[in-house]
Amino acid sequence: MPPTALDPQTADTLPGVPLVDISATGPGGSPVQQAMALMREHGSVFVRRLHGRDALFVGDPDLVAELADERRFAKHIGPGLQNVREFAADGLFTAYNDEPNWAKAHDILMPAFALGSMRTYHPVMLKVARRLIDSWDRDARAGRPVNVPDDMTRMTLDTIGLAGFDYDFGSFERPEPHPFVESMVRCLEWSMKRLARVPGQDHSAADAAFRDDAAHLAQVVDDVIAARTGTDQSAAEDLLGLMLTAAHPADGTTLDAANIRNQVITFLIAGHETTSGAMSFALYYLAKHPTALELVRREVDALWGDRADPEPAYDEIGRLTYTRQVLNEALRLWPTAAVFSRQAREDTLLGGRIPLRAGQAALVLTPMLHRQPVWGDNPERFDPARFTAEAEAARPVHAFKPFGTGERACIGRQFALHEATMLLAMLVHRYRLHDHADYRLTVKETLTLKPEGFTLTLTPRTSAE
Ligand code: MNH
Repeated sequence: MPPTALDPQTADTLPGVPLVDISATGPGGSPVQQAMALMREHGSVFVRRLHGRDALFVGDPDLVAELADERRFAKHIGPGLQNVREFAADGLFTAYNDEPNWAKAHDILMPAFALGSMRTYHPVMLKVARRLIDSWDRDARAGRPVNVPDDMTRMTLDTIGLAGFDYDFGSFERPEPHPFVESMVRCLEWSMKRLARVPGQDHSAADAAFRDDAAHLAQVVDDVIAARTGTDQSAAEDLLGLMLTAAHPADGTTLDAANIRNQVITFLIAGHETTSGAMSFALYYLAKHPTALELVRREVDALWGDRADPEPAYDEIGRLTYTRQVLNEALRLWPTAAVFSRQAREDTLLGGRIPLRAGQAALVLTPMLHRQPVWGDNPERFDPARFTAEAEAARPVHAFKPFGTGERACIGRQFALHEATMLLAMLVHRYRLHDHADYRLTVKETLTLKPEGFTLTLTPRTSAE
């Protein structure tokens, strides 16, 4: 679907929907949190107008259930993802629905993300978890605070690098984040800030800096690919092996070189940035909620007792049900990819009252969907009991959407959940977490969400406690 299908929505095409013009202030550095505030003020569906460009935001669970109906709506590549396309092009995340490379790459890569494949990633995830633990042990001995989001990012980048591409970013050997991460964050920031531009201003310096960063990403990715091609490992069954060698059943061809580069960039970014934020928020909530922390402890102690260095087995991770609930509850309050966009396939009436033309879009504001009355009368409260099997069965299926929806939903969901559940369990098993700075949550937005400046100090747990 070409961008020109995006007719500007105007208030008179959306009768009864509040229109909020933010052109005077712009979205600032926190567009998601601004939209959340607007939704609290104006209700769970509103139009945000910025310099004549309108966006329909939806948090209402009944409307989201309609937007999740694949017969009526499909993924929309809105202005935000169009900016990401400047460096990820037709990679899976940013491909148009009808771009042939989407279905092709989806079919080729799907097997690598089936639940059973997680068994093959488990040893690599464990190896990188141990890198994090070695680093945290050193910090604990030195009495040094750990920067949680920075270290979670080291861990998830090394994990996707090794598990997907057999490429070692060695992030724990570096005092600063890997340059790939710094370039990536600036590219994401550029994508976000470009949405807020005032027409007519000069942005050539920011655009030139962006092109340098995008070129750096491409350079790293070319190194990752070059390290593999021509070796006897090129047919390995990880992501890169599939990209390089797997033929599409429909026509027998493999992915082309340009598309492989776009997929590697896509997976290196999508495969670590959001998981890192999710684990950071989970640790934040555990540090602030002793009762939940104690329940995680009981669960991990029941598995691993007071063994100093347990060897978590693949099958054990699926049994960490309470730890998984903690992660889900963190993803409820702060879904780290906070907005996804849907477009009408045909002219339609959303909720029987909001007329949308074919191609018109609605943005699902997930953090507000996750705070609707279906979540009870105190949706701001962190409470992992919301994710017991019984509680989940009692809720509408579309009330929880941290991984998006439909055929374009997150392909890496099981990967992220396995990695994050195992790491959280290992950290809680090993350390006492001290909220030494009495941290007050500030959420930093770079298209994804992270708790900014969140640090902890650690002491090892002993069996004598
Ligand atoms: Mn992920 C799509 C959230 C982890 C790779 N991901 C999506 C979407 C959301 C999302 C939301 C849908 C976006 C849209 O509709 O426009 N992803 C997450 C979250 C986590 C996450 C909250 C961690 C927590 N994602 C991962 C991991 C990987 C990954 C890990 C890879 C290893 N995600 C993807 C890819 C897509 C995607 C690739 C695009 C899939 C497609 O459109 O075919």
